[in-house]
Amino acid sequence: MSQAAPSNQTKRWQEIDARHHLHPFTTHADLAEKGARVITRAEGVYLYDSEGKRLIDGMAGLWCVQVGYGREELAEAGYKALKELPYYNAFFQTTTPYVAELSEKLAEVTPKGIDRFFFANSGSEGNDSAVKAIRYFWNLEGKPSKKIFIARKKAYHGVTMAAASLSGLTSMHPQADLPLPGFVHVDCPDWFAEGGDMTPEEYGLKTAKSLEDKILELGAENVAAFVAEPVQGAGGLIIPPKGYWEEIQRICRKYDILLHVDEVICGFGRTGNWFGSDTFGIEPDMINMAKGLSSGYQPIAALGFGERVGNTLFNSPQEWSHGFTYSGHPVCAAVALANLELIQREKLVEKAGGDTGAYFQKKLAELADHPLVGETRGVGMLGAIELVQDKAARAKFPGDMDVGGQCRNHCFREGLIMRAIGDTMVLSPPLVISQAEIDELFELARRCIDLTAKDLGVL
Ligand code: PXG
Repeated sequence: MSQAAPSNQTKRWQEIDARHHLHPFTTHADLAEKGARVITRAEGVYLYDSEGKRLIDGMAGLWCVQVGYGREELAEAGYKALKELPYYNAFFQTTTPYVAELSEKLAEVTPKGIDRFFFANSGSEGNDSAVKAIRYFWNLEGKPSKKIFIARKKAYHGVTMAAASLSGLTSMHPQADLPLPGFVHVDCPDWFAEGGDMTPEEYGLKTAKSLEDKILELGAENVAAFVAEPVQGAGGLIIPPKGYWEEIQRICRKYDILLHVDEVICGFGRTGNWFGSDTFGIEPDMINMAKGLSSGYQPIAALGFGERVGNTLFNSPQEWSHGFTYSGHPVCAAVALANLELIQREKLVEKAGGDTGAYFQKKLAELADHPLVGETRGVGMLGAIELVQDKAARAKFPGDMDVGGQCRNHCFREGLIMRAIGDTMVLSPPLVISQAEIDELFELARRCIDLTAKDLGVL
């Protein structure tokens, strides 16, 4: 489809951006050639670019804008805090009403037992903080040999040194010589890609066993924690089969390995409950939260502690040598609190686990009959569509064809933001999306999969 030439204003932004801005996860030679897409405003579930083109945001930004764009209450909460107390810190026995109130609210909504919170500015910082807190915990407990972190292949836990070491997306490692020592990875329950002839449940148990095997190989006395997302997000929306999490939990308890659950994507209604831990029956020792905590309106993350780790850290006679200038920033805390109140008032979690989620899942499942679609899968307000060469054999296209990228490009042209993770198309829309908007989203998704199939000669 031909595109009109961009306006001079857009061209100027593209030029200065290409010259001066190093983007995350971007190949700059490509970007300079094509020119960045410039997003200028957003409202509800829609984004608008600098040419006035409207896109329905099937990804809620980067899996985070639970309440949709343009919510007055959040803007006002931020403005009020900016006027009253634009900054003060939580170091050296100080607090602010904003962070105290937010902590109490988090204790109310987080899984049972998670009661105390440390604040950071991003999911990555939350996970790096978790690694330090867990090592400190075992040192205080008199078990300093418990140092190794076990995470999973295809996990995404962020980009700072420890968070990237926890991540199991191996393409993230070589540029910075990662993972650091003390970080290892076990299999993940990616049945669609790797389950072969097993049932999903059998494959789930097999991959859970890889955790037990690894603990036995390393010696439980050397293992600090197992770290995992309830549903793996950036690794391809890998939804664990029944029985997987029960088995993981049994193994962690048996060998006294802490369970740190990364709720950065799954938290705040995304899977149909407040937390992924609620959906999958997980009883975490610690959780990490970001994204939906403020619906992305402000950068804020929270590390939640259960009783065991919390008691030890709180009762320690030493100070914890850790914290950021902006830990519990008043403006971020004010906006996060307003966001959580809005989620409660509009019953967005109940909707994601009820009517909205059910309708989203129904429309997603309807795509499974498409000749290019090998499987659809989803939970709550998360959905994945596998584009395959051979439906029956679950055989993927050769990676260099970048079929997912082709589909994503059609989506942009047609006015839909859908993420391509390899050839897995992923959706994670704002929780406020209406049924009519869900209809529009899936109409566009089907059209773009059709266009991709036509390019490939399948349709
Ligand atoms: N944990 C999980 C589970 C995440 O998904 C992080 C930690 C790191 O959060 P920060 O705030 O440091 O980015 C994430 C982030 C994608 C994509 O394209 C996913 C994330 C970030 C950017 C892009 O899927 N997840």
